[in-house]
Amino acid sequence: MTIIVTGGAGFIGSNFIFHMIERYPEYRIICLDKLTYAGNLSTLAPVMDNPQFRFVKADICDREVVYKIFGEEHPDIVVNFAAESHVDRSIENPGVFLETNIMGTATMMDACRKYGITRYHQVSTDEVYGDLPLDRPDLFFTEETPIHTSSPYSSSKAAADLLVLAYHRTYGLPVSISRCSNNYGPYHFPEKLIPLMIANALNDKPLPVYGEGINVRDWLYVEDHCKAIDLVIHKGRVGEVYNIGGHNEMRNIDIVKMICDALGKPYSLITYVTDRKGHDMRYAIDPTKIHNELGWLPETKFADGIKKTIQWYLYNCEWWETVISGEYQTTMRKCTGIDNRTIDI
Ligand code: NAD
Ligand code: TDX
Repeated sequence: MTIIVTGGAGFIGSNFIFHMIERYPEYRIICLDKLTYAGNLSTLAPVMDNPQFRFVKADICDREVVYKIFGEEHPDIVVNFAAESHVDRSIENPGVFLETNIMGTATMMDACRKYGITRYHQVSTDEVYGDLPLDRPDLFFTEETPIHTSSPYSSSKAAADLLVLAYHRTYGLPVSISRCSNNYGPYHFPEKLIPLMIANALNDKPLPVYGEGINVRDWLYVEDHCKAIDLVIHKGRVGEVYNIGGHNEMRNIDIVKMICDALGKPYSLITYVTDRKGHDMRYAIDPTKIHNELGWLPETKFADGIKKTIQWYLYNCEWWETVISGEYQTTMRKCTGIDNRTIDI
C-alpha cells in the first residue's frame, strides 16, 4: 500500500505520518509538502531516514509536479492535509487560501482521476458548519448540518468539500471527507491558541485573548484525530462525510487560565484584545456516525492531553523557536533558563 500524505510537514499531517509508519510498517508513505511558514522539515526528522518514507517538496497546486509524483509512485490512497489553516491570516489575505485550499484540492483530485486510486480523503474542518449559539448547549454539528461559513478560511474549506463531493458524483472518484473539531498536541504551530499561549507564557509575554474569551471550541487530542482518519480511509464508506470530535467543549479563557496554572504564571499576563472579525461563537461536533459505523471514540482525556502537550512544549523549546517565522521571531525571546521541566495540573 502506498499513501501520499500532503501537508505532512505541518501539525496534524506530521502526527498522522508518525502514526501510520508505526502502525503499518509495510506501507510506503510519501509526504508532499510545499514547506510554507507552517511546514517544517525538522518536524519530520524522526522518519526522514526510514526506508518506508519519502519526502517531496512540492506545491499541491503545481499540476506538472503533482502528476510526476503520481507517475512515479502510483499511490493507492491520497490523504490531503495541505492547506492554509489559520483563520486570522485568511482575514488578512484570503487569496492564498483560495489557491491552496480550493485549487490545490482540485489538482490533487485531477491527479487521482488520471492515475487511478482506491481512495482520496479530504481532511476538512467543523468550521464549514459555521457556529452555534452559546445559549443552546443542546445543539451539535451533524453531517447533515448545512454548510454556513464565516471566514475566508472556512469558506475555502467548504468550497473544497463541495468539489470533493462533486468529483465523486460526476467522475465516480472514490472519496471521503472528515470534518474535525479543534486539535491540540505536539508540533502545533505557535500562532494557534494553545501553543501560542504556552509559548507566550513561557516567555512572560502578554496572552492575547480575543473579545471576552467566552467563545467555545471542542478540543481533540491530535492522535485521536489521526486514528479516526486511519479508520475512515480503510473502513469508511466511499462518498461519505464523517464528523470527528470528542465532546470536549471549553471556553478560550478557561484554557488560557489552565495553561497559566500549569506553568505557574500569573493571570495578569492575560490581555483582552480586539475581537476577531466574524468570530465564531461555539463549535461542537456530534461524532455519533463515526462511532456507530467505525467504532471510533477519543482515547485521550483533555486533562491528560493538555498536560502532555504543555510538557512537550517545555521539552521542545528549540522546535517551536525555530519554526516561528521571522515576523513572529521579533516578538519572542529564547526560552533558555527553563529548568523546571515538570508541570502540575
Ligand atoms: P498546518 O498549517 O499546521 O499545516 C499545513 C501544512 O500544509 C504545512 O506543512 C504546509 O507547508 C503545507 N502546505 C500549505 N500549502 C501547501 C501547498 N500549496 N502545497 C503543499 N503543501 C502545502 O495545518 P494543520 O493544523 O496541520 O491542518 C491540517 C489540515 O487539517 C488542514 O486541511 C486543516 O484545514 C485541517 N484541520 C485542522 C484542524 C486544527 O485544529 N488544526 C482542525 C480540523 C481540520
Ligand atoms: O491569540 C489568540 N487569541 C484568541 O483568543 C488566538 C490565536 C486565538 N484566540 C481564540 C480564537 C478562537 O476562538 O481562540 C480560539 C481558537 O483559535 P485558533 O487556535 O486560531 O483556532 P480556530 O479559529 O478555532 O480554528 C482552528 O480549528 C479549526 C484551526 O486553526 C483550523 O485550522 C481548524 O480548521
